[in-house]
Amino acid sequence: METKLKIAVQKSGRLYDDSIKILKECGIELQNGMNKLLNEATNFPMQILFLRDDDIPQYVEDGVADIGIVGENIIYETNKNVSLIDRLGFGKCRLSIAVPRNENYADGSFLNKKRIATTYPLLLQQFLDKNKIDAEIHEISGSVEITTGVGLADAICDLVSSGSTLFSNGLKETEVILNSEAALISNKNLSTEKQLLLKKLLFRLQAVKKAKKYKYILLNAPDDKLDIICSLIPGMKSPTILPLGISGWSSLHSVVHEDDFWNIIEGLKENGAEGILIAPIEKMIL
Ligand code: PRT
Ligand code: ZN
Repeated sequence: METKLKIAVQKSGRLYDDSIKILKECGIELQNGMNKLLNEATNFPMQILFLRDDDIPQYVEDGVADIGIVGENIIYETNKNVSLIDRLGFGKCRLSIAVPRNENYADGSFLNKKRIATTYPLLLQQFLDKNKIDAEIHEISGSVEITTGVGLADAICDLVSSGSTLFSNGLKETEVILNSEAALISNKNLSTEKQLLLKKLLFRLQAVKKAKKYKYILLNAPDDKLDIICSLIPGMKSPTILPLGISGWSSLHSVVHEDDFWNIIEGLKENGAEGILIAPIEKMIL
């Protein structure tokens, strides 16, 4: 029987869409109309298991799934024996402490002898121990943000992304315990065949991730400025240079990193570049 790599992804929720999307960008298509628990890729030896995010590390540790996509917050809180293979760039959030906005919070010592409500008792305890804070942890299963308002806790420890949940509950963020994003985890005892499949998947993932950081750039440059313009957009090896239909001008093609993007554009314009076109790149293999 053909070996298949079993991947666990969130069944529904914040990570579902981006998990399916990143598989798709890696050229992995799911079958239509299959049940909601298990799916099979049509063009890669892969099965997809749909689970609650909290259960994914356990399934991967047990080898029921070989790999999984889950938030780092869940990986560290569940503390299962799995390997973190790669961060995936979506599902970004932070695990933070927040207190009522009118409190005078100078530093962590504010939390001494206070009650903190959370669904992340392990990560919170580690933070308290590290900072020698003696606080009481109230583990609850949800709606952490309302606990201070109803007098159940003095502070909370919860995930934050935009901050609007904290704001609308009269809270302010005072400490960031962990920065988190979705990550790929793996079972520690994969067979050689499965390791090879994982390697194939990782190769594709790198190409997709790299492409997201770069843009394709096309422009027209006066020939007497070619040297300086080429030095601004060196690309992977060098820019492609093609003569234009009118003399004294060339067309240049290259790639630029998004972090340098606006600085480079300024430099290009100062040196007479015209007709600059920027396009997204889908995959990038170096
Ligand atoms: O059903 P299942 O157990 O699978 O899903 P879930 O309800 O436990 O998780 P879900 O879908 O809400 O989140 C899945 C993962 O998304 C989390 O484990 C994080 O890794 C990641 N993530 C990213 C977030 C957020 N951003 C986030 N903002 N998870 C939760 N939130 C919540 C937070 O708990 C708070 O209630 O959103 C609220 C705060 O958001 P802001 O934008 O108001 O700050
Ligand atoms: Zn969950």
